[in-house]
Amino acid sequence: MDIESTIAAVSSPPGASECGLLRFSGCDAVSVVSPHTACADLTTRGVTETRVAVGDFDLPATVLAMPGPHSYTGEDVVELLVPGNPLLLEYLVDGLVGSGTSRGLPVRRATAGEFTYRAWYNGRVSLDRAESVAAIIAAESDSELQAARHAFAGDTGRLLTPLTSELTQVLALVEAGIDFADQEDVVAITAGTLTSRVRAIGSSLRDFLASGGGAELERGVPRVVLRGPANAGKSTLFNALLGRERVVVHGQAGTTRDAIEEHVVMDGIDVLLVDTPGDEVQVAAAAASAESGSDLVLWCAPTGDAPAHAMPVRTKRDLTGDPGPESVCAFTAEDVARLAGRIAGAIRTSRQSVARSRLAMSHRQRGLASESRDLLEQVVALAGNDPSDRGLTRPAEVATLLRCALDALGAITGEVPPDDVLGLVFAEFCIGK
Ligand SMILES: Nc1nc2c(ncn2[C@@H]2O[C@H](COP(=O)(O)OP(=O)(O)OP(=O)(O)O)[C@@H](O)[C@H]2O)c(=O)[nH]1
Ligand SMILES: [Mg+2]
Repeated sequence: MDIESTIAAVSSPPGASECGLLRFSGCDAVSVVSPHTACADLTTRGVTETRVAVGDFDLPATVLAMPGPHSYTGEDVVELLVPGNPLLLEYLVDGLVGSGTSRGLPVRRATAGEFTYRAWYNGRVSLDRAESVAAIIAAESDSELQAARHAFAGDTGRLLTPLTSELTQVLALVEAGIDFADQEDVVAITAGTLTSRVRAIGSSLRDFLASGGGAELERGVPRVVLRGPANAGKSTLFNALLGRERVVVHGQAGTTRDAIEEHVVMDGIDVLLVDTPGDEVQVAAAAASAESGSDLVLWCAPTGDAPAHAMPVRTKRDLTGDPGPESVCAFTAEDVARLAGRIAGAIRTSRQSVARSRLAMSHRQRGLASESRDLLEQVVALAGNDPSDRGLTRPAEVATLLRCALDALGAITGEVPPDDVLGLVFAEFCIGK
């Protein structure tokens, strides 16, 4: 990829908006822009309210000068904030590129992802962080955005670095074994040690793959289960939250005999609400099995403590007179609405914490991590037949597999990326990023 030319692009999202952003990066960025602005000095970092004149247009503009290496790309960067008409923005880029070219400056329009490519090329971001920029741009939900931010914060590299260094050490020992093969009393690494260390790396890689999400992270519809003693008022609350008489309610304990599920929207969240039999010995198994796999358990009882894992709901407030915020009268609309709000809030919080622990992972990264894991499994299969307290019988093959596994991991963060990997990564971007 040509990294000598200065590159230019509209960097704001497509469509009309109040302001649009033009970005120029490269050693001639200042020379390209400065004849068109009344801004005195673009070589020192700063923001200037000025005007930009291109062709027939003379427009108000905010000019941001960010000399390299302390800029996003690591090069001289000049950005122009101008009125956001999409046609005007394209006209200005063409005009400024044309003006630069006519003065003999090597300036051209940027290709997709080229600004971030330069940031990577100049050591400003690692390859995994560069990819997370694309994930941030493409995020369509809060959870995707969170996962992408984790990746941008460098979590991918932080998770992989210990695995890469452990793998490097194991490889070094295997290669040492090959070098000292003629000295029979020297065993650099035994087959047993090798397989257990490689198994541990493989298991960490499986965890890494499991933490990946970048596509939609939401799980299915959350299951909310009403549990509690018989006659506590679970079915009455179930009907009240549903807004209709779906299940039988009776003054006699033990009325509900099976778990019953219904969809209901609470505070904008679609929920699968489950009514269960009372927490009595003879039907406890049915209630407990309804609880398994649930996202939220509501412990419904007029008095007494709720189990630690459940959200307490104090039923029959009109009878008990309990003034606490957890207290609900199933016949009072405000109480039922407040309970629905508590349920939705708890689900939102738990989803956010799931998203917080997730990491945006591109198909490329996932593929490389899986490839590395498969290669490590081949190592275990190969060395697993050797006596565990002896050296390896096929060390050269083991070393080759380990090196390929290491290369695959390295390519995730771009430590030693082959050229074609770069094309794949930056092709995902849009122009201006
Ligand atoms: N006063 C009052 N009575 C309630 C309230 N909620 C439920 N009840 C009554 O309590 C009795 C038991 O209600 P259910 O909803 O059937 O109780 P349950 O927990 O489903 O009972 P099981 O199905 O037997 O486990 C019924 O007579 C309801 O009318 C409430 O908030 N206030
Ligand atoms: Mg019931």
